[in-house]
Amino acid sequence: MKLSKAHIKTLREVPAEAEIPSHILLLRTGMIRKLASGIYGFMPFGWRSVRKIEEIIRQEMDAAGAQEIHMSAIQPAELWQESGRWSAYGPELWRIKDRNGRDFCLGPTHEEIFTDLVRNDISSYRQLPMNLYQIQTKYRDEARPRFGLMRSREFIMKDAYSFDRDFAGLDQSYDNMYRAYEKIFTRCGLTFRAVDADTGAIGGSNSHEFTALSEVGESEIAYCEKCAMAATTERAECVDAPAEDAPLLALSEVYTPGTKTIEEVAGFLGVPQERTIKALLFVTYDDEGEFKEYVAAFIRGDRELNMIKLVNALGIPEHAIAFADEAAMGAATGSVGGFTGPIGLHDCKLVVDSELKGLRNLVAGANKEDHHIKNVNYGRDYEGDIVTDIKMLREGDPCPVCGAPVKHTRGIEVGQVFKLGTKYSQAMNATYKDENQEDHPLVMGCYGIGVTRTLAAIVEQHHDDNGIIWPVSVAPYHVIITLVKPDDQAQRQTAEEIYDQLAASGVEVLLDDRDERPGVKFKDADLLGIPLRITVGKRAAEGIVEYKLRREAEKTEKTVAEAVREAIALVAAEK
Ligand code: 9G3
Repeated sequence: MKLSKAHIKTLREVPAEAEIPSHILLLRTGMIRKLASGIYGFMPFGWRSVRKIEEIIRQEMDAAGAQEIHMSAIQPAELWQESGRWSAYGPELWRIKDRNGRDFCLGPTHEEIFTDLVRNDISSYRQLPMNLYQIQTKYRDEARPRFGLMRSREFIMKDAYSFDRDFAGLDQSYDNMYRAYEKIFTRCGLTFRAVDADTGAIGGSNSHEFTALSEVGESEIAYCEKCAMAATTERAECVDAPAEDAPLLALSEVYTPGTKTIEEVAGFLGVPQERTIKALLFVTYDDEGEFKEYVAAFIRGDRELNMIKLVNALGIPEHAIAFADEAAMGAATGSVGGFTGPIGLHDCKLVVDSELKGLRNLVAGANKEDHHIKNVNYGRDYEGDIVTDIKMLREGDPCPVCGAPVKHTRGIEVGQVFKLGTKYSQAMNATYKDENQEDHPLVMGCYGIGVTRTLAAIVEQHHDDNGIIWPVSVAPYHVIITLVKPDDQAQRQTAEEIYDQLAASGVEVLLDDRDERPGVKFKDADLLGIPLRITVGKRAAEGIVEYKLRREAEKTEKTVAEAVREAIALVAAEK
């Protein structure tokens, strides 16, 4: 492709709403074009990269035995009413009506469609297992679209659905897709973790989120570099400090004026924060939103409470709990804000972190203004109504799997694998007959990849101050030949010779033959992030060109033949 003919509009400045690197760079390179809030179009270079990601997905999905189909983006309401989801979703479900007033939606996902398809087509166990997939545009009317392709209202998703005769079969389909995903994201050049979204689920995980590590990601990840452990911090299991066997010392109340925080009381008494008990006070509500009970949660003083684990322990939804008004709770339970401890509370549910059971002689609030109690011991002095892990896994804590110190980062969810079981097949009567002609519901799994979100995640992981640094496998073009002086015969001839040789070898090559200053051409080559730049300049007459990989600072001079040979080798090795 000659750049003088290419329809591409690079930008120096981008709208203020573009805050993260991928959003800024995909706009500055002219690869995407915003149509409306959360709705983007793909221009030539952007579309070439999207198609390469799709091609990698197709190759690995087909290799895994899945079969590609292509369903409509428009879905009749009747199927969503049958699955019970039509009323389960709010304005995010993009509902529309046809000219006769019939209800449809723009599909946000396709469980109902694929289940309906298969219930009509599959009747026998002999047809199982089956995995059907599509690469289709999805619609979710997000309340706050942001970050460009990261959270848009229209996006391209590969969604696959597996159908098995039983859960053992589903486990195999799931593992098969899990391995295919590892290959796909590796080939896309992503650093990722399969985050266990069901930490602690009995009998294996029921879903994993494939998460590209990135500081701009929406989910916070705890992961281990030594083993494969990775979990969203809100779900990550923690390891309790080892139980202590020191003798139980006698309780003693101490005057600790004004020490309302853990830091203050630990400082005042000259003990480490690990030797104190932190209290957090809550009020919970029932399904009607009426007052249910007071809750006091206790964790080791240096730790942070994990709200997801607390509400799971209480068996309530996240919206049914709030921090308590300390005065009101004090009157009702005997707690005293800043001086609350587990001894002597009443009319209050005590949720005690499992770690406290094994620790000895801790400092806790005395439920008395300006006073604490030393040598508090679980069992002898108090008991919890609920005793379980309610702490946050911190950076440096031991990995719950292998004990190595865990790390924290953020992540962009680019793929999900779910075991659906019979949720949809029961609701929609999708069954098969076994060897004895008996009917059974199909056992399903579903598997998504955010294709356009993957494009953004790749840019987040592969850029520098000068622009994008495309992995060869998904770059819009492999090589850019920067012709310094288009009207210099020797240079132009050399550039076109290289161009023709590369193109003839299947290398996707750009020729920057524009009538622009060299500086502008070098800046654009860096911004666009083409993996390899071959500069044809004043030494062209000697048959010498400059060879530079976008991912390295080094520039080397090579003969035309060397440059062509090495370019072909680079692309063959990394595409
Ligand atoms: C909706 C709306 C938004 C949604 C859903 C339904 C997310 C919905 C979950 C999934 C699960 C899997 C197949 C591919 C992999 C992910 N957001 N989900 O079901 F109506 Cl408005 O989509 N689906």
